[in-house]
Amino acid sequence: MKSSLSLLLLAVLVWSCGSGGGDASMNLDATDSVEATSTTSVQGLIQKGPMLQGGTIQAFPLDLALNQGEEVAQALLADDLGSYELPLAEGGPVLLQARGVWFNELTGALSGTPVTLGAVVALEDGANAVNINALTQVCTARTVELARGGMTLAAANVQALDELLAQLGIFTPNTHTALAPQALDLALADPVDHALLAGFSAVLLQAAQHRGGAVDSKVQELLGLLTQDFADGTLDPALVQELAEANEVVDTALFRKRLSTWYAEVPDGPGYQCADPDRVLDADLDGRANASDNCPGDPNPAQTDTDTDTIGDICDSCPITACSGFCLAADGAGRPQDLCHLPCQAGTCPEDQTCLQSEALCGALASCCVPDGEPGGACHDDQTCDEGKSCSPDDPSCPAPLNSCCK
Ligand SMILES: [Ca+2]
Ligand SMILES: [Ca+2]
Ligand SMILES: [Ca+2]
Repeated sequence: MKSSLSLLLLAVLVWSCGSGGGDASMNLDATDSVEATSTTSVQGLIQKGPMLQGGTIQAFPLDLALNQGEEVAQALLADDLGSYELPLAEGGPVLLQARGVWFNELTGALSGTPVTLGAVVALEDGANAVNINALTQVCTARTVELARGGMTLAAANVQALDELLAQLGIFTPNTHTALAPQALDLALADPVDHALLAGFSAVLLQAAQHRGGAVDSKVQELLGLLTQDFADGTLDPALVQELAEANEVVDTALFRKRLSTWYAEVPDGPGYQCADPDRVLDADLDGRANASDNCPGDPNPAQTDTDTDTIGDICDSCPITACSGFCLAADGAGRPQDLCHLPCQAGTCPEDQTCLQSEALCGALASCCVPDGEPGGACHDDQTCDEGKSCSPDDPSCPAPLNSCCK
């Protein structure tokens, strides 16, 4: 039984076939004799994250009008990295379709249900390398449309991905790639183009989680909607908005950690590097990729950083005071100037400072050194306090463990 996605793509292909045309560069001739000694094959990686051993890969030839024919080859995945190899009688345009259980890079769990992913490519006689992933899937219908307009399938794949990057609204503006989606690999760090697949995968998973319910079926649902919607080269603003909202909150560090762990633990996995989504994703859409944005959660295209502490003014609690610990901003009242609290070193602090555990004084630091006499710090007598303040010993409202501070 065909999957719903297969039927969807088939429907798109059939719907559009009346436009005729075809691509002269695609020489699939149904009358070609199949050479028994053909060494044509296609191999690659199936990644939504990595598809597991036991998944299937099928090849469906496309005719001159790029309509889908009957399956001509099928193989099983041999490992948990998504690797496949599929022998074929000859080259030509095909829909490659993978289906199987996959590793979710955001939850760290295996999917409960299989996902179906496709790629529309023109295979050469001989050996071919084709990766199949979320981006090849979303580009399938668009690639067919472009090829029907006269492009080669190879050029159509590159253009479809380039168009999609501009449409998605999750990457930095003017992000381009000269690579086709089937050249991308989640397991490679360089070139940066691979990060496009990692970024899209991460945001897609987050958006699927936001939809609620079983995340596996929501991933498939979103892939189907995006594929269908992108056939004409433009995406529904509601879908773009949905992805943008997922992009704002997706935990890319967790995505990388899960994926690295997977590659480190499965057989033959060690040695893989993982593409970094933050090299291309732009969570606040200010034109700076997360990895090179000094305030990734707030739009600050100018990247102004007055105190040059690498934290942009817009999200720096003390924008004019460089502080390598936790900075309490001046409040114009009890705290006339910025206060910088450095982490305690092995539980100790310089003389006249006290190591305290206080979220109010130390922020995200587990503990920090607070100078005696400073608001919130320990005091011994009124002389250690600023003018106008007096020492309040044994005061429960002062930070533990000293419960002594100037007020
Ligand atoms: Ca940014
Ligand atoms: Ca920013
Ligand atoms: Ca700063």
